[in-house]
Amino acid sequence: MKHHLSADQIEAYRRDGFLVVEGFLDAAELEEWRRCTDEAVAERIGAPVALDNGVWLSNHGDPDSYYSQVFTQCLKLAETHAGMRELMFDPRLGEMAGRLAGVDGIRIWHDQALIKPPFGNPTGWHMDNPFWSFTSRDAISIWVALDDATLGNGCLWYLPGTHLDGKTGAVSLGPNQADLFKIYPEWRAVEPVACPCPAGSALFHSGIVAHGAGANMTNRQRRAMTCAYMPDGSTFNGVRNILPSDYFESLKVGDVLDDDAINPLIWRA
Ligand SMILES: O=C(O)CCC(=O)C(=O)O
Ligand SMILES: [Fe+2]
Repeated sequence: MKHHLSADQIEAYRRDGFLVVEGFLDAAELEEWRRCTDEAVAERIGAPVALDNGVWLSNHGDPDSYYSQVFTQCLKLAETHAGMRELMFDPRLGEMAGRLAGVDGIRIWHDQALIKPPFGNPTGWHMDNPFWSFTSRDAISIWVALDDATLGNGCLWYLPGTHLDGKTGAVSLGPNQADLFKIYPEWRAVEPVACPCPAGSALFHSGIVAHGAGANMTNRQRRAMTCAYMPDGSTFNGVRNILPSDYFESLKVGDVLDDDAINPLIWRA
């Protein structure tokens, strides 16, 4: 795993809100990430898991829905697959996320597999952090390409620098690519940057940078394994997202989210 970060890479991340690390996984590691992801997703789809508020941790209830055809989304696979747990709890991932974000502790918010099916729908422009139960300018995700991500099969695109704008408002990931620009019309002027990358590459992106992905025009899937990270010390903002109900009900806005069973601390400086 190419986990060393140069000062230039950290600077680029902070300027743009995203960073591409090509050759992040070696061939053997890529095989293991693919194996764990394929297994964990197949198990999850075969035996769906719901939170105690009835929210399903996979979106395949109706495979014909628009959103299911954006990607097969399976959350918290580390909780149901031992191999995935080992991959996701790797402190080197937490260290990279922490050094890029400039924080001294990293907790897992949630992992998720995002598999764009053959001929899949585009992923509309959005920001991630507004969906989550904490608000942080330093929220960050890793997105690991398990297949070559190309302009043709739905590689990620970013609006560089939008993470510096201070916007934290929510936006739904609906069918319209352009809905985000109804909320932030000034971002229409930002030149989008495509990030095609070979399998085994990692992208890191800020929880408040605008991003999306194109349609998959090919007859093969575009697999990615991702993990969203919460800076240690982040506090509850009132959003439910994927919190279990007993925990959610015990929280007051402003409480520190430091339950190690729900948000494991994978790295501290
Ligand atoms: O894989 C995709 O199409 C979207 C990924 C994404 O939005 C994310 O990882 O935050
Ligand atoms: Fe996203």
